[in-house]
Amino acid sequence: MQSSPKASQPPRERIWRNALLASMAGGTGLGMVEAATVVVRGERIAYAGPAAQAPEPLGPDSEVIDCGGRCITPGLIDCHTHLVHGGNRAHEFELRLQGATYQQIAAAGGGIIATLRATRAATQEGLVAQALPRLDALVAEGVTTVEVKSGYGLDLENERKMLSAARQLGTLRHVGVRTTFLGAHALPPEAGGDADAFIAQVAGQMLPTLAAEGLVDAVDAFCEGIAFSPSQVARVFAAAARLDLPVKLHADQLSNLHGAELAATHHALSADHLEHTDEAGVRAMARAGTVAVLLPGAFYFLREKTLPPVELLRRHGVPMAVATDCNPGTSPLTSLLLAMNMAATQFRLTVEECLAGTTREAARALGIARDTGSVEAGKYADLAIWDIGSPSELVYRIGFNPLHSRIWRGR
Ligand code: DI6
Ligand code: FE
Repeated sequence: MQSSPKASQPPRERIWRNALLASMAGGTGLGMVEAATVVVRGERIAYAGPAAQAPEPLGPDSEVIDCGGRCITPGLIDCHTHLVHGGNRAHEFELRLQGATYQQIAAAGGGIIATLRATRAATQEGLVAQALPRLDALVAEGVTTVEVKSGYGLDLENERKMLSAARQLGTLRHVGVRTTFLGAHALPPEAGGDADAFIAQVAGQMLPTLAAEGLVDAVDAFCEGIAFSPSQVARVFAAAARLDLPVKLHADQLSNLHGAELAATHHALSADHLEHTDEAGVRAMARAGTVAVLLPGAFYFLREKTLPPVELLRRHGVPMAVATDCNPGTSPLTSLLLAMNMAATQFRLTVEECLAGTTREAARALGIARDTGSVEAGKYADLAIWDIGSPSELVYRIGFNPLHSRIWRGR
């Protein structure tokens, strides 16, 4: 077990020299600087850029690290995960290999409800123990911030347990955790098929209670034929607005219910999946500044054929992020590097888009771009240092991890 992140204090000043910097600063491009210096004071970056303009070390106890030409990028951000959950669904994977579809398995009481049973049966400590190896796999690849959704508890006590487990993960590892309440994920068995009554409970009781307990950073919903309708989602979003919480949406993954427009209407931070989104949806997202979170792991695992409208997203200037969607049913993926490679091979994202999608734009999708997502003065010192000669190597390789070291808030 690692010691608590609270225990170790970073030195007052640390200076990384002789680095190939991909700062991702400035809104576009990779922000490449050769022979760069990054100066960190406490938790924050004081300077990042050419060595010639770097400030003098504060004093003799400043720690100087020679990067030997290695590449520094922002620490990676996985902005869409269901990392906390009980059990797994390997058995359903076997059924799908025999021809069953995801929708058929869900209709037969499997799917999300199978994970609900395993999640309710687990203690908070049990959920943390099951999630830690998944978190460690992400962290080992340079991830410094991870979003974690609830949505497999689906009653007050079990949603609280999931969100508390997510918060606890952030105390056990040097990583930022952002929690998202996904109460409108599926209809639990005890709701007796009454989706409207369940939504009233999600919006009227679960969300306000958990928000008051400080467990909710954002609110998400699953807008789909097998989940909740746009008008039901709108009720959850209205409750989020009353609590001043930002929203996100699982939108247009399996069909086009115009989730992208719905998300944009509510000024969502992000709309996620988007395989079936049309141009009107893309335009609405562009107007609202909503980030498109692309999830190639789910696309791959479900063997989907309809690609997200990447060209339209580009043409209308919608920022794109890339995430693992780590979940037991549709994307049992714990590699953000592989998600980047999949986004390139399957969705034809460029290297720059893949890297921005797991740094700058992922931060934007979580509403934390002021603090992280690029290497520039004022932001948290969340860095990944890689044994590579060019950032394209991060996207190009499959199943290879060139991480040399990882810095979270200066540590
Ligand atoms: N979209 C997904 O891909 C996952 N949830 C969601 O809203 C699937 C979750 C699961 O099958 O367990
Ligand atoms: Fe998801």
